Amino acid sequence: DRPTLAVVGATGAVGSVMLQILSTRQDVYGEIRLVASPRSAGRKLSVRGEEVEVVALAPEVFDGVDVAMFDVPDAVSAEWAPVAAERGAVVVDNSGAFRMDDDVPLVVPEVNPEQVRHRPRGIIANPNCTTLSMIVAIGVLHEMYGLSELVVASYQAASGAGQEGVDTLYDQLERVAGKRGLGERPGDIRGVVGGLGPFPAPLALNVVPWAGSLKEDGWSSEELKVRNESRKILGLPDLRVSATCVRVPVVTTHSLAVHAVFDRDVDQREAQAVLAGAPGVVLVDHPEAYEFPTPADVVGTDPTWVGRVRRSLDDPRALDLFLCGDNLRKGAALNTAQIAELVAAELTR
Ligand code: 11C
Repeated sequence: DRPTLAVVGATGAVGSVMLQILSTRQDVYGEIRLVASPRSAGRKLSVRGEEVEVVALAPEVFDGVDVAMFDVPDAVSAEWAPVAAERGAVVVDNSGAFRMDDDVPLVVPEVNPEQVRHRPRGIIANPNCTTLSMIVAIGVLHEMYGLSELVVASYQAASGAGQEGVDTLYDQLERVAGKRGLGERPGDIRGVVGGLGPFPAPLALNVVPWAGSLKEDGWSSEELKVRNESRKILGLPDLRVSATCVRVPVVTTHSLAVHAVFDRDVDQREAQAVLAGAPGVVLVDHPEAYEFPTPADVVGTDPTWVGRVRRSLDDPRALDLFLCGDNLRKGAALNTAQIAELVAAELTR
């Protein structure tokens, strides 16, 4: 029998992409149960070409479920993932609630698939979308040269902040549209964009050096996630990581500029060849023709797109590169689906 799947948070920004992804994978699951907050219960959503009614989150919805995907806020996962696990489901959780728990593996199928089996709590965590947007490419370079340090700046899309982030960006863009001269005086954009939504400053015609919440010594939670999660996924607890996370007026697809330092000397052409041959990575690196990945070209696709690969002019052991990854697909729903498929294959064996 094919396993039964529950999708918790089916109506959210990531949940919607998850239903699209599940619809392209007809053979993996038997029943697919859609679960959301009581507010959304009774809605009908399309998955695998069928209309399925959303049921309200409650302990009983996990009865008979083999795999439960959670795409909900941290507090909801913290409360409900253990309930699902207790009722026998293997949980694949896309929140930050369990990622750094020693008894919860943090899995990227292209990098550390074997970790899926070490799950004493019955929970497997899916990394943060910014970490995921770079880690597949960084993972293969690490295998080749041995990674010792990452210095990254992110260019994160509005949808990383959920549907509210997307709605806020579109609202602000409408308000600034056609207003020539805007952006020439301090504060003039602030004066016309209306609500800031989940962002601490206007996002239209702007960049905002902030994502997540404030942690110690001025670091944001997002910057610490990039550091801690990269270390855990790569199995490098002492990896040096400095991240500056920035929100940009892009709807979906996170980008990162990465300076990666390795244990050995690197070679530009060799690194490009390794990236071009890696599963889950596409290399687009022809600067002479202005060909490199951009979020506008990459959105809606599965791989990590890499370009601008250069050996550092000042350090023969360092590479500089630019990456883009759809934060709702590989950054969230797709990686969760890939992990769940590893579990489903194990259960149907
Ligand atoms: C953002 N990366 O772009 C965040 C959203 O830890 O799963 C995802 C937060 C997380 O704002």
